[in-house]
Amino acid sequence: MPDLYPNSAANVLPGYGPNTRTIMQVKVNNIAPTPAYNFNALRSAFLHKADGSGVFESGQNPIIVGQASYNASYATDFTTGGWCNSPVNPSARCDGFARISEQGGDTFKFDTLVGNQIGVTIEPKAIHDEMNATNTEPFGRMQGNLGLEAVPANPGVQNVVLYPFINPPTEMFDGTNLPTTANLTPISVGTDGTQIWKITHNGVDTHPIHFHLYDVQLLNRVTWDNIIIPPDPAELGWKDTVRVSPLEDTYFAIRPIIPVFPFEIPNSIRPMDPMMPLGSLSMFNSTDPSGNPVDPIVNSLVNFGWEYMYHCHILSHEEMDMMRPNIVAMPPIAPNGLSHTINGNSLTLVWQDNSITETEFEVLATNDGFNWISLGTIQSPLDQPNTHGARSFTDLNYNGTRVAYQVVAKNTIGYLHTTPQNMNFTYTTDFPSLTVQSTSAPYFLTGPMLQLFLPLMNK
Ligand SMILES: [Cu+2]
Repeated sequence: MPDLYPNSAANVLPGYGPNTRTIMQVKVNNIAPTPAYNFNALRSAFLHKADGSGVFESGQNPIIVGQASYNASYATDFTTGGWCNSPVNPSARCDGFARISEQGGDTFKFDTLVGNQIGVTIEPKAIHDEMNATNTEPFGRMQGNLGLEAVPANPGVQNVVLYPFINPPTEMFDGTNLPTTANLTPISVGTDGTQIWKITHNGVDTHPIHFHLYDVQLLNRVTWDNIIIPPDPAELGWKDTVRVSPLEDTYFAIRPIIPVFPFEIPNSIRPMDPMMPLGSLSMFNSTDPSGNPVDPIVNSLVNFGWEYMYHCHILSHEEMDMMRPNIVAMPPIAPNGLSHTINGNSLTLVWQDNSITETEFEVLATNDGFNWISLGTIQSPLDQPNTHGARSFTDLNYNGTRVAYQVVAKNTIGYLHTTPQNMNFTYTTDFPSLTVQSTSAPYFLTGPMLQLFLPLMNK
C-alpha cells in the first residue's frame, strides 16, 4: 500500500495496525532441505509387533468386530469376503459387513480378536430430515429427527418412527457386564451389553452423528441398491462422530467402557419434558417403537440412569431436536447387613440399603434352601431423595417355614407409564424399560451348621 503520510495515518506507531509502512521479506536459506518425511516409518509404527507394542494394538481399545482392514494392526487373519449371516449357505468366516437384507432384531454374527465367532442383536434406528415429513415440530419449521425403524421393515410402508427429544427414551445400555476402565479385555461373548446399531436414513442430507459416553466402530454402509461400502481409511478405529448419509443403512458396533469412580454416581431423574409441568400431554409423539399409535404419553418423572445423548453434530439440527437420550442402567450396590425379628406368624426383615440408585427392593425367601420365591417389593420413589440406611419388609406368611431370605436391589430405567391419578389410560403397548440388579448374600435364619448341611439334606 502507498504511504499516505502526511495525509493520513501519521500517528500510528510501528507494530500497531493499520500500519502500512512495514514491509516484510521472507528469505529462504540456500541450504540442503531436511529429509523427506518418512511415511513408511509411520505406517510401520502402526503395524502389529511381536511384543504387542504396535501403536494401534497398544494405544487403542480393542476393536469389537473383526474386519480385514485391521489385520495389519493385530496380525489377525479376518477374511476379506464372507457373509456368515446369510440365511442361505452362510460362510464359515465373517467379513464384518452388514448386507441390505439385515435388519433390527436379527443377530449380527462376527469374528472377534480372541478368535471366536459371536452374535449381537441389531438395534434398528432411523433418521429422516425432509421438510414436512417430520410432524412433531409444532411451527412447521424444517427439521431432522432421530428415531427408530419399525421391524420388520417392509417395502412400500412407513417404517420410520421419528421421536422428539422429549419422547420416552429408547436407546438403553445394560452396564452390568460391560468392560470397565479397570478391566478392559477384548469382546468374547455377545451378551456383555455390546450393541450393533443400524441407522437407516430415508432423507436428503448427510448428518454427522455424534455419540456421547463412548466411541463407536463404524462397520460399513450399505446403500439401498445394495452396494456395500467399507469404512474409509480415515474412518477405521474409534470415532465419536460418523457420517450418516441418506438412502443408506449405516452400521456401528458400540461397546461402552464403564468408568470406575470412587463414589456412587446417582441416576438422572427428571421430567421427560423439563419445559412443561408434570402431567402435560403436549408435544410428545405417541407412537410406539413398532409404529403403532398409543394412548397419550404423559410428562412424568423418568429414571434416565446415567444419561447421555446422541445427536447430529450440525448444531442447528441438534437444536431443532435432532437429538435423543442415550442412557445406561448400572446395578446398585448390593444390600447387606440383614437381620430379623419374629412376631408370631410374621417376620420383619431389616437390611442396609447401600445404594443411591435403586428404584425398588425385592424380597425373596426360600423354604427349602434352593427355590426362591418373591415376597414382594418396596419402592424407592423417584420423587423422594435416595439415601443409604436401614430398610425393612414384613413377611406376614413367615409361619416358621422360611429357611433364608435375600434382598435384591433393582434399578429400572425408562418410561413406566406413570399416570396422574385423574387419568386412566390403558396403554396398548410399551416403550422400553431396562432393569438391572444386585442381590444380597443369602441370609439364613438358622445357624451356620444347618447352612452347611442343607445341601446334603436335600440330596
Ligand atoms: Cu444434521
